[in-house]
Amino acid sequence: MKIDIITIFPDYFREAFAFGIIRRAVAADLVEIKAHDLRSWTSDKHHLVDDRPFGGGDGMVLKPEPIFAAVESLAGARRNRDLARGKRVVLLSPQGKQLSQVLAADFASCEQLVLICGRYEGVDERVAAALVSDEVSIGDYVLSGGEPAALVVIDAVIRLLPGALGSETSASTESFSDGLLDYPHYTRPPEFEGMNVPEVLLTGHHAEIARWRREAAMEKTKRNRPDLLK
Ligand code: 9D3
Repeated sequence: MKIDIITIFPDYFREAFAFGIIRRAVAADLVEIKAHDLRSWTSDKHHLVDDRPFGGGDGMVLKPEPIFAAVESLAGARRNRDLARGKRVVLLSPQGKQLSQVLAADFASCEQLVLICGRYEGVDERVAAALVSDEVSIGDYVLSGGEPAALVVIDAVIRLLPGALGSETSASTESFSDGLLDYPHYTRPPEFEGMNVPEVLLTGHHAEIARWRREAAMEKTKRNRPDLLK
């Protein structure tokens, strides 16, 4: 898979791919990730990527021309309807549909993702309307730009690529695949500052441990994510 990021802060990403599962996936050539400076697709003397909003209002809006030029050069299309199969152009935006494990798996099946990071007050709407295949938010809270959201999408996608996880874990057996939160985990010591590990986990009775974990996962889900049980 190829992942191209369009951003005014390409340096934001440099260290982010140098650790853990993402670093291993890049080293194993499961994915190639490049962060591109949006300003390199400007043609004016001052490399302007933003302008004032029509209709008035605070802040600046990312101009369409450099973004359309960037996507054309990276994905070979200036319209979403002309995108080749297996390529997706994703705008990270507070107005997008919310990222889910299902959407991450859909992205993980693609040969190329082009991620556009918004900044300032927003992005000219013709980008969302005619250029991108997917407008995606990571949740209902305010970020100062699309860059941290792009990192979240990339992390969620890469760990689903075949071979990205160690053999000990399979992505399909984890939390959110079965609609419940994970059960609580404990390691040594069995007593820490007066807090004890649940006795059943120390017994080696595998059937009882499995039952305790199912019930503890249910309790945790009821408490923290009742919406998952509706
Ligand atoms: C006052 C209206 N705001 C829109 C909700 C303005 C605004 C806030 C934040 C405009 C841009 C941004 C920058 N955020 C993103 O680019 C972003 C984002 C987010 O803020 N939350 C969750 N997911 C995402 S994806 C991109």
